[in-house]
Amino acid sequence: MSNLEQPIFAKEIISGLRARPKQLSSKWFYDERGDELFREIMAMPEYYLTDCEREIFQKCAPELHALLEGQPFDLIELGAGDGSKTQHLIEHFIAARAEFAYRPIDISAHAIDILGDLITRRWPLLPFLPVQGDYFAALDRIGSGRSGRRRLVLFPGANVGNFSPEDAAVFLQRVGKFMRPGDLLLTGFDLKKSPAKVLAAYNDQTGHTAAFNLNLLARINRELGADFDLKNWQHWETYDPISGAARSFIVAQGRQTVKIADLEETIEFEPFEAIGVEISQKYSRSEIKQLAEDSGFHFVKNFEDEKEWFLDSLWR
Ligand code: AVJ
Repeated sequence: MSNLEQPIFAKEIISGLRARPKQLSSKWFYDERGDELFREIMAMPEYYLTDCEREIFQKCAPELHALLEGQPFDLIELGAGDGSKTQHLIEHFIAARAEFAYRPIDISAHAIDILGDLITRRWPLLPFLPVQGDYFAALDRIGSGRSGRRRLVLFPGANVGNFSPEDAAVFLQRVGKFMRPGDLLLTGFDLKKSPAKVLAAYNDQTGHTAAFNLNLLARINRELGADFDLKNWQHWETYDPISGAARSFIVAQGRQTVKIADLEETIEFEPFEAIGVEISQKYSRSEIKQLAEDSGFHFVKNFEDEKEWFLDSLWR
């Protein structure tokens, strides 16, 4: 985390723990340890999303490239993470001799460092221009430099699912303001499917997701000097097949008093009080088209995996 971000982290954690119900943003999962735990999640058989999107990226690369009509472009990626899927697109664009720069955006400075090593080692000549920070701040920074080049904006991995549908529309509208005619937006959506499949992906028996979520409390201990006792907290997951919201909670096992030394704060938790820590929204195809319209885009087409569990939706 950059020094600039530390006060934002502290402020958001405190206001989230004071709120009723208590709520923390899942964007804070991704410190160094969180990145590592998320890579373990992506490697689990239950977490189908990564393989689905990898298959889609391999399939849709030529078509995306054709839609850019041979013009130089910036490949901007919101929430790039380890970029393991995007490499399939980059590989294709390079083989097709496209003229482009890769501009990944990520909240995790650590993830960007790793990605930078990987990309510059594999493609030393590809301009690699990362921006560390949260999406809004990073987009503002990129948006102010008017390069005039076309943009292919990727919002992969069901990251959009971490917004409620209402917030997703507001966010995508903002992304739209920063795009120009000829630019493209490709967003990954996890589809509504068998509730058992969804639940298994976010509530694995091996405990990877629980460890990933509880790391948020460990991070607050590490970075803000808090004393959450992790054995008194439990991961809980729900999936509502009507709304399509998978939700993660961290639940207090009995009354808890937590001191946050660096902020001189004490937070009380009643027995079994829960902290909401993540929404992973699932969509139907019609909801995706509606979202495109509500956020001011023109729907172009969907690219789906063979199992039809996930899709990347292309808008302009
Ligand atoms: C990185 C937001 C796509 O919601 O599926 C995985 C994060 N959380 N398991 C998701 C996550 C628990 C993931 N995204």
